[in-house]
Amino acid sequence: KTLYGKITFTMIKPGERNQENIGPILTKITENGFRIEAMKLVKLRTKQAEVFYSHLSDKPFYNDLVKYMTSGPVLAMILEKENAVSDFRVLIGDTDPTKAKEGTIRNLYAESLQKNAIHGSDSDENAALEAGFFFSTSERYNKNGECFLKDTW
Ligand code: DGI
Repeated sequence: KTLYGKITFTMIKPGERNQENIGPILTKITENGFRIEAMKLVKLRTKQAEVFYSHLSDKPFYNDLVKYMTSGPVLAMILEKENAVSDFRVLIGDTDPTKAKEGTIRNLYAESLQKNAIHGSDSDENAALEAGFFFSTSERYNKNGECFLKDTW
């Protein structure tokens, strides 16, 4: 059994504005057919944020991005749905909120390009990596409320 292709990883990014919008953002996510398989509020250490965004380490905004992502807790989640990765990228909208389509999460809740409210994995491979970076199998639950023990993968 594999969940490859059926899960994505997301986090609601730090900041009081995002805290205030956690309810509406979660409503959008569940109304659009995503099932929450794992969830926790966690403050990243600098090293963790650096590793999470290591593919962007040559970008001019990398240091600011790491600082922002460690400035407060993120609400990390694994979401389950058919075509989870691509459907979730549609739901959150463009990285740049000024380009994000009306009604998308970034269009509604982002403060700026950097503080763009929410993360969504960009491939099935990254979804699996990012899910594993934040959660152990014993923190993940299927539809029957059972843990995803290693031998069920
Ligand atoms: O997959 P995305 O989050 O949509 O985009 P990404 O992986 O290319 O970039 C990761 C985050 O870095 C993004 O959500 C916001 C920030 N970022 C991306 N491009 C820029 C940026 N921040 C600044 N300040 N300037 C940028 O050009």
